[in-house]
Amino acid sequence: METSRIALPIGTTLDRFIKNNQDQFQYTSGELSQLLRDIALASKVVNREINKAGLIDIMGSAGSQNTGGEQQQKLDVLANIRFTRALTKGGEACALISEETESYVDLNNNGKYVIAIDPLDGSSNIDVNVSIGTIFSIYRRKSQIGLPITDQDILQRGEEQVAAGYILYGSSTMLVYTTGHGVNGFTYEPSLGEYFLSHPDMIIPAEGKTYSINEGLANSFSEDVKNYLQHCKDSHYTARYIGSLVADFHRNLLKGGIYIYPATAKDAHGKLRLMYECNALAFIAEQAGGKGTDGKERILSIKPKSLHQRTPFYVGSSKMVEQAMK
Ligand code: P6P
Repeated sequence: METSRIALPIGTTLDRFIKNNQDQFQYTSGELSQLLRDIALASKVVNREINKAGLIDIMGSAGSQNTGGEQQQKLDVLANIRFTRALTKGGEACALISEETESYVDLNNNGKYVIAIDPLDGSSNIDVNVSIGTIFSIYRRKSQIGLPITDQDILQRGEEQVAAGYILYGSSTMLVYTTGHGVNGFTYEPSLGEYFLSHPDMIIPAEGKTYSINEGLANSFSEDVKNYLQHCKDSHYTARYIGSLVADFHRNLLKGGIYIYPATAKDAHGKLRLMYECNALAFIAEQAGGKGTDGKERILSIKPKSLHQRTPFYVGSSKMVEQAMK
């Protein structure tokens, strides 16, 4: 696995890092660089809103529901507007797939990239001040530029991603992304409004001692999942489940561990979404030396059939995911 070719020192700004590494990107990389900048900019605006959510009346439910019938929190809606606006203004994206909108959003027929995004994942944690995250995938359109968007542009396998990342609005705000040349993490300095390289060439330990799963649902887990959970307990692993996918994923990326959201009685295909949650994190996990599967096959190989389809998700340290699949 190739890591970033130009090793840049800790403290390099995100802009400088993108610019210095953009020749790794085999397409006309200027647009991808601009896309990443547009996403980073939107994340700064969302970060500011999140950090003062308690002070102005944007906490709590927006009174509407998203495509999955989940209660939309006001910040969900605001984040969706901010990312959509940033990506529209940039002009590089031709279509946007979002958890918050039923169909894809047609942005600009001259755009070369399709973005899939969960603008604010884990938003039920907002009111209780728990870390939340944005997850994004970037694909190159398949159809001819200038023509209308087609399903072949929208329903691409995760292995077609040209970039993916997440923003974690935690005790500090971090942007972690890959363009297929390793994984790099940037920490946001709000007083300067800049992201600085803080975690170059992130590698997930092959083994870990942490498992993340909602054991409250254990009665409806398959025997395989129950057996794996027993293995975790017999191995004296630690259970860590924040109920916020990006936060759990990020901790396991740094320390080693596995996150599992399996099929349950309520969600026969699991709860998480392939297009804008699992594909991005599976790409990052693989680029960091880990694995991401649906319990049987590689997440990135799954051919999507619909925008909001769910999939069971096993992601994290390679040896732990392999063990869970046995
Ligand atoms: P449960 C948040 O709603 C989310 O999508 C992920 O961020 C999180 O890991 C999971 O669902 C929590 O789901 O069913 O355990 O509450």
